[in-house]
Amino acid sequence: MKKVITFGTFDLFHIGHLNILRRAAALGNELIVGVSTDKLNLSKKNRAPIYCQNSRADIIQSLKFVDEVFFEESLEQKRQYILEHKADILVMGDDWEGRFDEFNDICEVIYLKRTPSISTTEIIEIIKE
Ligand code: C2G
Repeated sequence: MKKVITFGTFDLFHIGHLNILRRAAALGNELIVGVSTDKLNLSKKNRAPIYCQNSRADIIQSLKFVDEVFFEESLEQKRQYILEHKADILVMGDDWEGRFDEFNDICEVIYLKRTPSISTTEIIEIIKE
């Protein structure tokens, strides 16, 4: 029984988000997703997400390969989240390559290739133009 955990904002949910969650789920038996809160997002990216945290969490929870969703309130609590959820594998996109290697002592850390040519930021830019 392998538990996989991943984190993200998942704002303006798109195919890149779907791909990484599906691939993360395929690495284990259970997928747990930490959705960053609006407050964390504001501090991390200097802008509020387009979709509020409840909507973002709702969308993620409704995916058939997602077993559990919780709110990620702080980047500093990642170790605690991994331990609390007894995760065996931490999955992140390769834009985070190397950034979570410190958790190798409590779980396996896997970075998956990002889906090319799509991002929330780009979608916002295209809509703005
Ligand atoms: N992603 C991807 N391909 C894309 C876009 C995103 O594989 N084209 C992945 C990212 O690498 C990340 C996940 O989708 O693993 C969520 O992306 P974001 O919503 O941008 O998440 P982020 O703001 O990076 O939050 O604690 C870490 C943060 O909460 C991660």
